[in-house]
Amino acid sequence: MSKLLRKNVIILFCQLFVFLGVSSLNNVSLKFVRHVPVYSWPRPIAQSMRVTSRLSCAIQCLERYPSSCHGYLYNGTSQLCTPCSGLSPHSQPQFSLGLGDFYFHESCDSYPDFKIHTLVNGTITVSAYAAYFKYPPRNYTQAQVICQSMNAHLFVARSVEKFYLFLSIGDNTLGDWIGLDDLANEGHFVWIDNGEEINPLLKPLLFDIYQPDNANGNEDCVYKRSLTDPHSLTLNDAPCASNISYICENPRC
Ligand SMILES: [Ca+2]
Ligand SMILES: [Ca+2]
Repeated sequence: MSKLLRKNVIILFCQLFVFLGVSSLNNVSLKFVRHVPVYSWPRPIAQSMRVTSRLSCAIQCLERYPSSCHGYLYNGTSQLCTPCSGLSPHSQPQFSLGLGDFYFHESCDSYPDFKIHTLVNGTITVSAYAAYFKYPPRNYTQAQVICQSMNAHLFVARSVEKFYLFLSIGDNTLGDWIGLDDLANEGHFVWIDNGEEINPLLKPLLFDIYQPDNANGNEDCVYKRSLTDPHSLTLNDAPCASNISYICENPRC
């Protein structure tokens, strides 16, 4: 092979190598683009409607569009509710903040649950989370043991908003244990996940007006009353040995 021919062959190989290299880079780039979800942004799936509350917005969204409701926008001032679809867990809404706060609905380990994402200065933050499971009635201790077996704990509600979210996802036909008790120190109710005493400002907002009363000196565990109770949907302390249904919360979903 002549010198000139050998040189041309080397140049040809170099060009082929560069070509293949660029091609594979393009492929990587294309693959990356393909992995971006097609619908990464919330899309309104219906006209905004006027509702009475944020919770009714959630219910309307889920009941009217059970397969496509992935979240909703709710404006507390105008009470306008906008059902949305096409979300991913990393979605950032592109539309105006004027439409309201954005709430994202998702499932976790096949159990119904909610995350609340609130828009603050254009950023979605998670302000509350609740997964729930209902089982045949159990006493307070048994209920907590079953929750722990699912890497969960009895439901805790450190805010009024989370408590009402809890009411909105349960059927409320039964009383349900939540993770709050004064077993260790009479009169001092602590949350079951971290032993922190309930905020004294929150306590009267969640408990019924005459509760907790430690009736007969034997009420150390707290449950949410059922809809049929005259003082429904408020908290009450009761004997821990009572067998009632209960709510578990998985904070890691
Ligand atoms: Ca007590
Ligand atoms: Ca009581």
